[in-house]
Amino acid sequence: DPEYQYLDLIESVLERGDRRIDRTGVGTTALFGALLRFDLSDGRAPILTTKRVYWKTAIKEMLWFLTGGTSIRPLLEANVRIWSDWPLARYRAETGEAITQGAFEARILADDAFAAAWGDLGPVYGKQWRRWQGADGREHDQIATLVTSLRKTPASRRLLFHGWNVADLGDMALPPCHLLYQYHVTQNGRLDCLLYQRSCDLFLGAAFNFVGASALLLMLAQQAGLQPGELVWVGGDVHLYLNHQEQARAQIARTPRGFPTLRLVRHAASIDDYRIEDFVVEGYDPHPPIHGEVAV
Ligand code: UFP
Repeated sequence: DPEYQYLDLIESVLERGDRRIDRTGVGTTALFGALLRFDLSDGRAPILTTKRVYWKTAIKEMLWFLTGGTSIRPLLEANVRIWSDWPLARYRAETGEAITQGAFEARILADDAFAAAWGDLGPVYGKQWRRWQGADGREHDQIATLVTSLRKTPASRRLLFHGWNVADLGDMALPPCHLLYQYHVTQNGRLDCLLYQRSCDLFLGAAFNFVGASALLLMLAQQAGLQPGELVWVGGDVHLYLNHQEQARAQIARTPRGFPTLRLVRHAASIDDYRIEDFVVEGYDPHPPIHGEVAV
């Protein structure tokens, strides 16, 4: 079962990880450099079964990246709360107000001026993917270019898009973690993706990042008239926060149940035309969820 790659990586980080205090102050154990391969060609996608993964949330996040947006408001409208911690922390720090997450989110949804002032994450993923600004001010749509290239020059070795825009890093709520996506088209018409993730919260982040990258692979394959191939995931600093280690140990004691299938039930007109309803997961029978706090 391919899920053991992930479980073995958790075990390696628990056993051999190097312990230190990280940026968040929570502390981690970390290994540097890991590679996992997931074959999507039989329809199955790496949606972990050793705990329930909220795959719709991960795909909604990917769809939000594709819109090019950087405000958390559309995420909240889609009932996705995974990016609220960063703007909330900034609001609390700058105003000194002890607002709850729920109250903060409600204001982002209800109040346009408040959303404009406090709901934007800066030039994060969506901005760089769809509107990377060059020195001459011109904006580059890396995703549209990629779709065209997949169709026209599938043998290219330049099929990639990048999030690490050095000049913009300082204005981002969080510099990109999954920052480089490269694609490869095989002779028999399969689309492979190699995702480089510089920093990976192995307990909370990885499960989401696998799903997001898989969903994107399916969308790009459909747009380019290809079949899904392999997702190769490369992690740089792969870590377990000290307050996730007990949960991680519980997770690796569980037996994987086989990845479910993930497929698109509609042919979308363009890469900008996908909706969450287009994705269907079948055969998902996960173990119960395991809770962990996000380090901000
Ligand atoms: N992180 C992920 N995946 C993501 C994302 C964040 O694992 O998609 F946005 C984690 C990695 C790390 C933290 O624990 O968030 C980012 O902190 P830093 O920028 O210090 O690496």
